[in-house]
Amino acid sequence: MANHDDHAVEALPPTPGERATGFIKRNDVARTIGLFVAYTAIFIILGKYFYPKWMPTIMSKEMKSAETIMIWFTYISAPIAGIVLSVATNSFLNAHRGDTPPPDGPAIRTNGPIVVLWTVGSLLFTIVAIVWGLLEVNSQAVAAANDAKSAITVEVTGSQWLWTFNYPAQGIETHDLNLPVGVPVIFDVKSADVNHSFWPVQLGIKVDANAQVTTVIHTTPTMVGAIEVKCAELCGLYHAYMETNGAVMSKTDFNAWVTAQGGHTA
Ligand SMILES: [Cu+2]
Repeated sequence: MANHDDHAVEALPPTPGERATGFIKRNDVARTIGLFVAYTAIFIILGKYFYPKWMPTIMSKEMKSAETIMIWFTYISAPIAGIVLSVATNSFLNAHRGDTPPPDGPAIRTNGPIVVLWTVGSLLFTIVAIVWGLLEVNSQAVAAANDAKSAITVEVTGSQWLWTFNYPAQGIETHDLNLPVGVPVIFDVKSADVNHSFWPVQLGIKVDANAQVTTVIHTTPTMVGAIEVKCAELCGLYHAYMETNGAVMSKTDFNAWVTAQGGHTA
């Protein structure tokens, strides 16, 4: 009360417009915005140039689609990660033991425009993800139907803790997944015991291997090279070791391999 002169200027509360402008101009807020822009740019650069390099070799159209989705989802999440990290970094830089915290900015939880922005934003991201996923699943189903006549069939059986591949048309059964390049392949996947998940990594497809039902998945290998087959469903003690090798090979090499296994080529 005594030294009211000190606070005479603050006697009138600021208007909402003045509060918002003052908030943006605050040093810590400006620094947070700068960090936000920098973090977002870093994640976008990582998504465009580095993540694709760290992914497995792309050996089918499906794997290419998986990469595209991965890159775009990185772009979409970059600004969100940017906001979180910029606020966190600013808090770390500003925090000194015993400091009185600076006066709070405008409340976010009750700020209509901001609530609308994040609700509509999240909704749009979710719709994009759902529609994109459904279109991708549909295009793979259409490709499977179109390729049905020219495809080779491989019956995949998961068991604790081994993959077995049966090629009915060739009359062979193996534990290595070898495939001819450029030929569509349809996998009929099932399990002999518990649930497994069939995942030929470089082909970009993955499907459950269940005991009661055969699940079907389709791809066309587009490149010659080694592939890894893993189990992607926790299936017991040696789940982590339930993996095998395979290869996409030229048609000539594939036929030679089939003959060597005692099978017959078309
Ligand atoms: Cu497993």
